[in-house]
Amino acid sequence: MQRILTATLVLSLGVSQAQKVDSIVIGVAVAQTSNTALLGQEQVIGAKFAEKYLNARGGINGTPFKLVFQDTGGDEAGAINAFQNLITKDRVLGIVGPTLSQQAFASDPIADRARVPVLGPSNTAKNIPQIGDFIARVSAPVAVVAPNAVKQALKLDPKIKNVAVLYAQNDAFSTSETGTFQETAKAQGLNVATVQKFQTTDTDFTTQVTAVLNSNVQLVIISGLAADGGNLVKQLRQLGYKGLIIGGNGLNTSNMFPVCQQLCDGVIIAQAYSPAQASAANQVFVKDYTAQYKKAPPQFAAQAYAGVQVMVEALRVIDRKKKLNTWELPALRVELNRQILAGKYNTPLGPISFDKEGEVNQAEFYVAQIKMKDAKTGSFVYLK
Ligand code: 1QQ
Repeated sequence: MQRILTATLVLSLGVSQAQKVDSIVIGVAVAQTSNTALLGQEQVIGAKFAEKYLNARGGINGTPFKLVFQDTGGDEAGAINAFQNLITKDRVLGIVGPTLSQQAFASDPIADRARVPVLGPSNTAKNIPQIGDFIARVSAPVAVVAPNAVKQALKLDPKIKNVAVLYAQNDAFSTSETGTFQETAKAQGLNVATVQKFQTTDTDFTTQVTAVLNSNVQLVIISGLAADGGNLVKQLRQLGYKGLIIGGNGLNTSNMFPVCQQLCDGVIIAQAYSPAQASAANQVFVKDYTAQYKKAPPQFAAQAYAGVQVMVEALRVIDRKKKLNTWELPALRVELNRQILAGKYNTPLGPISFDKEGEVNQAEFYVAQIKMKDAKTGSFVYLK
C-alpha cells in the first residue's frame, strides 16, 4: 500500500512539473493596503512603468510579459500569503518584493525553499541576501546608504555635537538602520546623548520627544516607517525642537507629507536613487514619470522599476539560448536565478550587478532634503 501511494505521488508530481511555461509572468508582492502602502504605492507605480516600457520595447524578445500583483499588506502574514499565491497559484517565474525587511525575513524563506528567485525592491536591513541562494536585492543596504545623511547634516551644521537617536523596535529594517546611524554618529565624533524606542503602530510620541528636548541635542535621527516617522517629526516640531532632523529610508516618501505637513520641512534623507542620474534608462523613466505625475520619480518607484527590469533582461538572455516556452517551470526558475546574478544592468539606479550572495553592487548614492511649499505640497531637493 505504502509503495503504491508513493508511486502515485511521484507520478502526479512528474506530470505537473513537466508542464511547459506557457506565459511569462513575474510576481510583484508589495504593500497595497495598510500604513505600509504609503511606501508600497510608489512601488506599484514603478513596477507598472517597467511593464509598460519594457513591453513596448519588445518584452521578452517579441513576447510580452505580464506582472501579477499580490497585496502583502503591512505584516509578515500578508507577505507570506502573497508569496504563496504567486508561487503556487500564479506560477510566477520570479518575485519582486516584499516592501519591508520585516516581511522579507518571513516570506523570503518560502520562496527560497520553493526555488523561486526573489529581488527585494526595498529590503535594506542587514542579512537580507543571506536568507538564501534565491534571494537578492536591488535595494542597497542601510550600512551603505544611511551614513551619507549624517555626513550631509554635519556639512549643513558643523557645530553639531549631541545627537538623539530614535527607532521603531518592532521593525527589522529600523533596528538595522539605527545600528548604522549610531555607529556613524560615533565615528564622526558625535555624542549619542539619548536613544529612544517606539513602535511603528505608535501615534503619541510625547515621552520620546520630552527625552529629546531634555538632552540638548542639535541633531535627531529617526529610523521608523512613514506614518509613525511623520508623526514623530510633527510632534518634535510642535513641542519645540529646532535642530536638524535626519529621517531614515522609511520616511523616504512624499506620502509622508499629509502626516507632518509643513513640519516635514527640512528633514534630511539619504537616497539610493536620483532623478539626475545620467543613464539613458533613467532619463527616459524620469521623462515618462514626470509627464504622468507632474513630479520626479521617488526612490521606491525607481527601485521597483529596476527589480522588474533585472528579471526581464535576465529572461531575455535565457530566451535567446532556449525559448522560454520550451522550459519546465522549476528549471526555468533556477536558471532565472542564476542569470540574474550573472548579469549587468543599466537601470534608473545607474549600472548595477550582484555579488555571489545576491547583494547589489551600486556606485552612486545621494542625500535629499524635504522642502515644503505649503501644508500639502513639497519636494525632495537633492543636496550637493
Ligand atoms: C526596509 C526598508 C523600508 C523602509 C522600505 C520601504 O528599507 O524595510 O528594509
